[in-house]
Amino acid sequence: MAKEVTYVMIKPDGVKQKLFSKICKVFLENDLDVIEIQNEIVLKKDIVREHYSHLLNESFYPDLESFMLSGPVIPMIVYGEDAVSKVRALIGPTNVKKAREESPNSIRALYGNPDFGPANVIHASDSRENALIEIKRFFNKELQRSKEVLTSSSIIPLSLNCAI
Ligand code: DAT
Ligand code: MG
Repeated sequence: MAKEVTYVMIKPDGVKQKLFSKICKVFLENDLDVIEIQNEIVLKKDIVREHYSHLLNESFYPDLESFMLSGPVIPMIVYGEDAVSKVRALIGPTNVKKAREESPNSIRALYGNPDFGPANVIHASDSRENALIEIKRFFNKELQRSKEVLTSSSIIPLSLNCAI
C-alpha cells in the first residue's frame, strides 16, 4: 500500500475539549505522521459552505454550519500507509451513537456528543481525491505526494509538541 496524505480537522468541540495532543497521539501510535498543523482558526462561512456543499440541502445543514463557525478549528495533514482509510477507521463512524456501538475506542465515540449530530469532534477526508481537494482548500497548496513531508528526525519535535 502506498503512502498518502489525508486532510484532518479538529472541529470546534474538539478544540474546546483540548483534544489536540490526544488526537496526534492516536495518529502517531498508528504509524501515521502529522506533517502539517495550522494554528487554531475560526473558519469563514464560505469555506464551510464549500467544504460541506454535499450537505447544503440537508435539514441539519444550518446547525452544521453554525456549529462549524462557533469556535476555532485546527487543520492538519496526516501522512502514511493507507492514511485515508486508516484515519477514517480511527475517527469512527459519523454518527456518535453508532460510533459508540460499533467502534467504542474511536475518537468520535470517546469524545463526540451523541445528542448533537454535528458535534463529532473531528473531520477526515473520505477519499484520496477529496484529501487533495481539502488540503488545497484549507492549506492553500497543492500536495500531490509527500514533497513537504518532514524527515523522520523532524517528526520528533512534532511528537513532543503533541505531548504538551
Ligand atoms: P463525515 O464527517 O463522517 O465525512 P458527512 O460528510 O456525511 O460525514 O457529514 C459531515 C458532517 O455533517 C458530519 O461530520 C456531522 C454532520 N452530519 C452528518 N449527518 C448528519 C445528520 N444526519 N444529522 C446531523 N449532523 C450530521
Ligand atoms: Mg465527509
